[in-house]
Amino acid sequence: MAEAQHLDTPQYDAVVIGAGFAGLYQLHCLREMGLATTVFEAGSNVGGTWYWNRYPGARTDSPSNVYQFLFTDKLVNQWHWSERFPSQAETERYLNWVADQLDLRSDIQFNQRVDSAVWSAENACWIITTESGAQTSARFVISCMGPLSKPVLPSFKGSEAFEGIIVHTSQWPQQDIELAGRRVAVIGTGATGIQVVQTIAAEVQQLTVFQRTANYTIPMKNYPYAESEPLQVDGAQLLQRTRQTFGGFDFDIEHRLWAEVDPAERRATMERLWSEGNLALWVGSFAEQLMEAEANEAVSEFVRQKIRARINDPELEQKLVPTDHGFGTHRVPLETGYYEAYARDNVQLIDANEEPILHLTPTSIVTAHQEIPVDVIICATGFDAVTGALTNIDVRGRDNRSLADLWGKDVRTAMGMQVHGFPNLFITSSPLSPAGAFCNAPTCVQHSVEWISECIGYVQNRGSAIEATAEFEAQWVAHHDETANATLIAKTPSWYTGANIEGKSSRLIGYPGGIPAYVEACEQVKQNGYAGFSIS
Ligand code: N01
Repeated sequence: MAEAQHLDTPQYDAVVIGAGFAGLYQLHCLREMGLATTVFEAGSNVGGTWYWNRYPGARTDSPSNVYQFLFTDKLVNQWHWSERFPSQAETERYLNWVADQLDLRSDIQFNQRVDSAVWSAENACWIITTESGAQTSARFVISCMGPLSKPVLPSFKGSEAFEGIIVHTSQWPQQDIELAGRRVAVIGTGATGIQVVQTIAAEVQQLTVFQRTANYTIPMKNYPYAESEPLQVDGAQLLQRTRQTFGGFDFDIEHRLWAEVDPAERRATMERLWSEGNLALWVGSFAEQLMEAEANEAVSEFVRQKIRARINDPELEQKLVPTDHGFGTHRVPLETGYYEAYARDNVQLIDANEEPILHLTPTSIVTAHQEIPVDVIICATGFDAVTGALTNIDVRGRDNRSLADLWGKDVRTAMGMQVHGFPNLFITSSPLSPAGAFCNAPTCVQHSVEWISECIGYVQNRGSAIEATAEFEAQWVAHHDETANATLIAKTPSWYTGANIEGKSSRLIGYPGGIPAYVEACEQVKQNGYAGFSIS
């Protein structure tokens, strides 16, 4: 542990928290700039989301051409993806390969969970303490913990006495859990639960799924890339393209107006997007479907029909076809054989609203109607999204103000990059930026990291600290709210609105104005000498 007096002058130029997509690239950029940088990573290896979420069936819902780093020829087309939508294992291997290619490991401290980060105004640096008690100091701190890294686990009466395994999908053990032939319960049917259910249904002895909310889904069209014909992309061109499209993919939203397209043509457009087998029907379709109730209902009904056609049992249909929210107002999962899983004799679907879990016994789940023997309970119950990772750390800014207290009352940021009152703290995948929820992750990660790095470079020549002004932050929050409130997403409870966490401030967590508008806003600030940020 460092002596306190050594912390007076920053030991590092920068501390990065997290070694997933964002942390790896942030380390690379800062090192290229000649900054002494270290990364604290809670896991024993790199990968972030793809290190932790090793549950059965985990796979990206973004295609591999855009779910990778595109910033350097050193990485583009050097890694040969085996399929269109890569699995967790392949994505994790890729990030390990990236860490080796860029020679990053020597600057990453593994098994180091950050406990607190406290701003010292006197020395213009952050004092960072890890769970082990080790301390260091750095001029800048960059949070790269990803939007979905603080799990939410339900508490069940009797869980202490349960003799089986209870596991959250994002805490799946490295040594895996044997599920073949066992009695398994899955709680939650978001993007994660759906992947788990469709993957394990045929393998387990008995599967019981507790569903609170049925989701709209799109069938994933996955296919292998032949070794003889690997995926080849033009990295620079694709990187630019992803910054010009609404969701950060290589496809953009439909630019025709819903009202000006006749119903037959709308239907043909939906069919075409549906057949892409990706997220195009959600973030590559008519903008009005996420803003106007009538357009949204038409698309919702289109998807309901598709789902109904896959289910032969009226009772199952009633449970599995969503009717309580509109298409796209929750994250739309891609699926493969999900509905067919429920036609199996060993799979039971329980409506968790009508038949909630009352308590656990050492060997079973007890509901109001039945006792279900189980060996493993898989909680696919989601995350304290976007804010949870940082509020889990005791972050103290100027005048000892607590970020957790601030965000507990009101989630605010300046373009997602900084929070007023927290100098030299930058955030990636942050609230009120698209990266928080509405962006193909690597697209926004690469953009944020580059903006942050350039900003740090600018500050280095001009002062020792940079902080978003209260005025600029208020302006951004107002712009965010205006953009968000025009959408149906902001009016529909989900993790996007913080509704899955009791008492969480209810502001749409991600900026829904699209990547081009966001990139342009960031560019303007930069061009104007970081207007809206004060340098001291
Ligand atoms: O979490 P979720 P997730 N009893 O919050 C239910 C990304 N992702 O891990 O909707 C019973 O979406 C809850 O019910 P309800 C993606 O961005 C990406 O699935 O609150 N049920 C819901 O059904 C995604 O959006 C990929 O009524 C309970 C579920 O649990 C994000 O991660 C793959 C409950 C939670 O769904 C989060 O997805 C997977 C309780 N006590 C995920 N508590 C890829 O790209 C919660 N629920 C591959």
